[in-house]
Amino acid sequence: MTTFPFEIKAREGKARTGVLKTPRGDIRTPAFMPVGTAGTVKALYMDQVKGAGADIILGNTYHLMLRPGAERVSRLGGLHKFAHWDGPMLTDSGGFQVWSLAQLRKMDADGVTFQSHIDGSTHRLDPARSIEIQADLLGADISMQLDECTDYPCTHEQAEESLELSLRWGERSLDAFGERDAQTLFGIIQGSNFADLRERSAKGVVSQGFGGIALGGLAVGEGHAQMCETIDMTVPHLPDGMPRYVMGVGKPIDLVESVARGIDMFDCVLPTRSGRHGQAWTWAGPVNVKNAKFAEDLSPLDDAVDCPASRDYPRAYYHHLFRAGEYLGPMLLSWHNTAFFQALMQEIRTSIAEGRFETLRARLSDAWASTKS
Ligand code: PRF
Repeated sequence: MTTFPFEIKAREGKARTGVLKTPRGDIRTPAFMPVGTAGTVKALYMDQVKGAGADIILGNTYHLMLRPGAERVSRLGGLHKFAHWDGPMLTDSGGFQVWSLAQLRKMDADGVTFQSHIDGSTHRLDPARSIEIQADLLGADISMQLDECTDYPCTHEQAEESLELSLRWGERSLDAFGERDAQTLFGIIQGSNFADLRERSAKGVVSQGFGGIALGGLAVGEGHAQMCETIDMTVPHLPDGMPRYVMGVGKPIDLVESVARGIDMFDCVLPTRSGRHGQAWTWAGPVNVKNAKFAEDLSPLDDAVDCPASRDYPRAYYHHLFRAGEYLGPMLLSWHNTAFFQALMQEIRTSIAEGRFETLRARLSDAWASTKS
């Protein structure tokens, strides 16, 4: 397996900062990947995503195989060209999106058959097809193995069965991936919130020889404290020199607390989804711009964030745009939130390098206490 060089440059406690070097560019870690589900980071131009400081974005097998179709994206030159993103791109394998979005899904030992949430048409994903879509047709720099995101809550027996299935699919994903020069494949740990199962899954995935390791099955309703506990029970079983990615996480406080536990990569729809619904994330915590108290508030959303959307437009204007249902509201607020998440990651990286991450963590933990739920 081609593994991209991962240089850890500084540490504080379990937190690390470094660079994951890919042929399409460096990824500074800890990294937050904006989600570009359907070949677009919703409501943003790629220039804005890049300008906000993102080194890598995420794309989705599930959405793109349904529309416009993975073969079509391939004929059009691959996902980087199609979406106008020339930096590194990671794609999710589709398992989680089938689990959360598809209608009438039917799992078997070899894969999953499901109906599209768009038009009800029937489709199938198995480990080899997921790799073909991600690595061959979309052209992802980092592909993810097909896994099953275990339901939460679930019994020990269900979690065990599910993680064994994911381990077998990991093996098949590796076989289908083979040896490639400029692309790599990450494995995914499952095991719900059971310490023995997380350990077994971690050891299994590590021994399979992937180019990076993800923790799946988190942020599925277990809450902040439980998520932190599950990360704590998993990280000791991971090799130090490999990138660690927590999938689908999270709120700013989740990012800080996961970094403190040794995590290097994240993705989440939160900055753009919140941005479409009037919720701003700031250094002072979340702000709902639709709140009447902002109707005549001339202060910026957060002038500590170096982005026009954060500094140059007063809260009163955001309030008006969202109350009036104007397109510019979601566009500006998605831009601000994306810039804020990248500013947070930059501050996390700098603070680790300067040995003041724990000070930052304590300050943010206080400021954002109300968001730990
Ligand atoms: N598996 C995959 N993608 C994911 C998850 C998972 O468990 C999650 C869980 N939060 C988000 N995205 N393949």
